[in-house]
Amino acid sequence: METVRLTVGQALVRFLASQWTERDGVERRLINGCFGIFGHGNVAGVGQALLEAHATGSADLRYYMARNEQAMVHASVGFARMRNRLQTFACTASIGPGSTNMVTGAALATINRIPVLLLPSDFFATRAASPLLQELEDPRSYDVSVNDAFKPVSRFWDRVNRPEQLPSALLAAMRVLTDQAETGAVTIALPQDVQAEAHDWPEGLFRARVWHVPRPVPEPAALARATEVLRSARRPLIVAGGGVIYSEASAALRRFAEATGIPVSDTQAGKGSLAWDHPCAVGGVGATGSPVANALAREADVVLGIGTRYSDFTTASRTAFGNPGARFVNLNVAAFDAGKHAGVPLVADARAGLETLAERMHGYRVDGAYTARARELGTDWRRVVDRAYHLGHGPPPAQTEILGALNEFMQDRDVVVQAAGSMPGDLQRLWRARDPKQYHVEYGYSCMGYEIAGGLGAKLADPEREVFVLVGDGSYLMMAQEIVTAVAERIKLIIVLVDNHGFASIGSLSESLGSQRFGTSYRYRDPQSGLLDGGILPVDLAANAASLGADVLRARTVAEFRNCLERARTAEAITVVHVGTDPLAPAPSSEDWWDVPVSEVSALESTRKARAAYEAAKRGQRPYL
Ligand SMILES: Cc1ncc(C[n+]2csc(CCOP(=O)(O)OP(=O)(O)O)c2C)c(N)n1
Ligand SMILES: [Mg+2]
Repeated sequence: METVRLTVGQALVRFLASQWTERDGVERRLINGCFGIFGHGNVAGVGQALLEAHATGSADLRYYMARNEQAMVHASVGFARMRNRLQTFACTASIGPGSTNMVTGAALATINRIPVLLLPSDFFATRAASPLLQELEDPRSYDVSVNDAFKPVSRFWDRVNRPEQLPSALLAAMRVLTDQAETGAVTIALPQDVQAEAHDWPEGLFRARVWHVPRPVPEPAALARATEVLRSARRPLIVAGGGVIYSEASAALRRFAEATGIPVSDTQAGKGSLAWDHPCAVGGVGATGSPVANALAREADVVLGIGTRYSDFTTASRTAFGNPGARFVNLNVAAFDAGKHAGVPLVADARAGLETLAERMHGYRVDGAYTARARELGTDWRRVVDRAYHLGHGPPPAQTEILGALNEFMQDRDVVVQAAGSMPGDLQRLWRARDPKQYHVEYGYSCMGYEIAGGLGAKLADPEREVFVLVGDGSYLMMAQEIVTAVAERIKLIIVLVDNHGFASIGSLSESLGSQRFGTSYRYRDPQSGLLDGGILPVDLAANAASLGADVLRARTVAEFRNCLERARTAEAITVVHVGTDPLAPAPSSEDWWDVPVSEVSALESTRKARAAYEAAKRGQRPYL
């Protein structure tokens, strides 16, 4: 057997550079590059290997330096999402805090079912110098390290304590990353001494390897059961989730909807599956959905969920589908999701499944009255959205006007990235998506701080598209530092910083739950009230962005905002458009509920009232058995 002598780090880099995915006959690099931040845990191991690969040309794996480890996982997720989960990045971090900074990113990846390879460093396998700087000491076991925290948030986890363990760990990692049903964060912890240790590797480890991504077709008996339920439907509704987009099933969905007349609602991950103005499109469903989709959801007798994991937002905490006889048919590549809500499971790739279903449903069509009702609701709703887009509020303008101006400004192939705050809800209700990759809202983990980093990854994935990052002031303050990475890499983003001096989202949630917006705005502590409800703080986030190297434009009105967008589009470098908005401006409602428990007993009148409303709403919650 031919062998080659390399360190674990060098072998790892060489292996990762030779992995490919294939779907529909197209081959792509699985690991596009390696994000990293070096410390003593990886600088001389994986770091040396990345340098050597670059210096000698022995492996093609470009290193990207991030400014925060959580952010580099977000960037990898943004990239992988844009590339429909067929390609991603590796992330190398030092031991201790560098590694645990990635735990939040890992959870985000796993919850959103997006592949990312995490390479946290670990303390010496030999334990030669323990306890090391940053080593956790557990008196019960010397086998425990902070990297055990990745276990519940990873779809595969391993620690390579000897070089011989590396090949099997890597093969398992690649299998999980490329398995559309299992994918998420994959973690291989690498003790710092092992990274630098040499070993004689079989040549075969480094051969180009193609991971085929199949399109599983439905099992015939399951297909028959699903078809029977669907054919019996009088008021069916499709819920299109992220799986539709990852499977590139938009055209198949459109054909299926046109043939059957079944209206199509979407989730946060699935928005754009069908263009917003398609006659079958009824908008977002659930707690932040459109009243059109939600009216149809309330009456639906059969719900066809495609590539959705049915989060509480999608089901309005299990109140959205209100028909007591409602049944679910779930087309999903993951059996785990296909089985939800006691649905008839149809375990298959979304596109393959839709194509097969379309054949089986031949001749079926919803009745004209149902279609007419959906159209009528849709026409009314369009007027509401138009009004919200052009409210004439302020200054400062309403957030819905900023979203409207952006929607009208953006071209079909442009991308909007968002994750947390009041914007995901407004976007889910109001955004008019015209391309399956246009709407990039991370709402599985709704992680403040995803926006700029995720936008960076999205832009890396598709440099031809203009990427607009929408970020609230709260999210910006949590994680703005990847602006510096974008500057260094000459990556252009347009960041729209929506500043409303605090948490508009949690403020209005707090108010609706009787908690009086307590502790949700960025204000001075008022000496009289003792609360954080004094004057506005002298914080200038636009100046902060400029200090990080971005070009900055400031807008006070919607007209100025439009003008800034024009200028940002022609700019070459990363540009931040700062706009202040009124957190109390009105926005249309979804007319649906979200289950957030309210204190059962309270001395406060506001809480008691909210509790009564909570108990009433809770009665509408159903187990979907
Ligand atoms: C990391 C993280 N911490 C806390 C939360 C809870 N949370 C959700 S939205 C929000 C406030 C967001 O503020 P901002 O970005 O300014 O958006 P706004 O609500 O003002 O639209 C908070 C604290 C979260 N989603 N993520
Ligand atoms: Mg805010």
